[in-house]
Amino acid sequence: MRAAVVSPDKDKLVEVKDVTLRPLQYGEALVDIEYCGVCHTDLHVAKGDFGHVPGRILGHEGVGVVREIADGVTSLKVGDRVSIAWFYEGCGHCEYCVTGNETYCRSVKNAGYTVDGAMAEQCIVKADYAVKVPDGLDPKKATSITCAGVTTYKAIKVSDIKPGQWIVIYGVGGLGNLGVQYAKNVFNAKVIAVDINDEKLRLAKEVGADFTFNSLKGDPAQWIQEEFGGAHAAVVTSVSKTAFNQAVHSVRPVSKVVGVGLPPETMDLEIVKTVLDGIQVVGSLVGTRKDLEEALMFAAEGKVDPVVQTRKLEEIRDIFREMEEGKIQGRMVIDMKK
Ligand code: 8ID
Ligand code: ZN
Repeated sequence: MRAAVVSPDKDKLVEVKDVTLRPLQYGEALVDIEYCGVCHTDLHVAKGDFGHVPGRILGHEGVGVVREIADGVTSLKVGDRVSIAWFYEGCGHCEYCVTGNETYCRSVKNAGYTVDGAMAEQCIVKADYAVKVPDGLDPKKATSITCAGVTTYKAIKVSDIKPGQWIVIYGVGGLGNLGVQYAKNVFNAKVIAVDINDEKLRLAKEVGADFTFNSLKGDPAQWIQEEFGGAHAAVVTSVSKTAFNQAVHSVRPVSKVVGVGLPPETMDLEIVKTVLDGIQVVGSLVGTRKDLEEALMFAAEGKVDPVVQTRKLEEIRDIFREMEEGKIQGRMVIDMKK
C-alpha cells in the first residue's frame, strides 16, 4: 500500500513509498483510511524536532472505516468509521491513565511518531483506543477534529475560561481557527485572535473572532491590556516563542497561559511578572478519548465547522512547504482516493 514515510534524508523530509503492514494482533483492527489531515506536528516529526524516526508512516488526523478486526475486539465492528489520533494508546493502568490524564502516560504510543500513522491506504489501530466518528459528520472535516479540534478544545478547557470572558488565541492556523470556534460557540467566550498573517486573521474573523490583531504591526500584549484590561486566558498555538512571551503579558492577574504550539526553543518567562500577577503557564497535550468524543460531537452538531481542502498523498512535500510558508488556510487534508 502507498504511505507517506519519514525520509532517512532529513532535507527531503518525507517520501511516498510502497509499504506492507504487519498482521493484526489481539485487540487490534485494520482501518481503510479515507482521509488524513496534515498537522504542523507531522512537519516537526519529519524534521526530527522530537528525534529522527526514518521510515515511520506519518499522520494522526486520520479517519477511515474498519475493514477487519482481530480476536478480542469488542468495541468496534467491521464498517465502523473511526479516527486515528496522536494519542494512539496508553498503558491503561498507570497514575496518568487512571486519573483522566491518559495522554501523559509514560508508555504512551503516538500515531505517526512512535507507531505507524494514517497517511497511508491502511492503518492498524488498537480498537479500544480508536474513537468513533459520529454519523452525519463529513469524514473530511472529522479529520481536523482528531487533532486540531480536540487539542484546542482541551486547551480551552484547561484555560478555565468562563462565559463572557476574553480569551486570546495566539496563532490561528490549522489549530487556532478551530480554537476560535470552540471558544466562541462552545465555551461562549469573547475571542481575540493574534497572528502574523493577515489571511489567517481574515479566516479567524470569518469563523467568529471578535477582534483580530497582526503582531507584526504592533505589540499585541500592550493593545490587549489597553483595550480589554488584559485577557482572562491565553491559548498559544503559534510555532514561535515570541507569541509565548507575548501571551504572558496579554493576560490579567491570576490567569492561565496554555501552551500548545511546539517550537523547539525556550520561552523567556519573566519571574517578577509571573509571580506578582499570579500567572500560571501550563502545557496541554491533545486530549483524552473522552475529550475527542466531545469535540467530535460539537462538530457533528455544527457548532464547529472545520475549513478543509483536499490533496493527493503524493503532494505531501508540497503541503509541508506551503505550511512552512503560511499559505494554507484551515487544514490541508489528504484524500486517499485521489
Ligand atoms: O497537543 C498539542 N500540544 C499539539 C497538538 C497539535 C499541534 C500541538 N501542536 C503544535 C504543532 O506541532 C505546532 O507546533 O501546535 C503548533 C501549531 O500547529 P498547526 O496549527 O497545525 O500549525 P499551522 O497551521 O502552521 O499554524 C501555525 C500558526 O502560527 C502562526 C502562523 O502564522 C500560523 O497561523 N504564527 C507563527 I509560525 N508565528 C507567530 C507569531 N509570532 C504566529 N502567530 C502569532 N505570532
Ligand atoms: Zn496534530
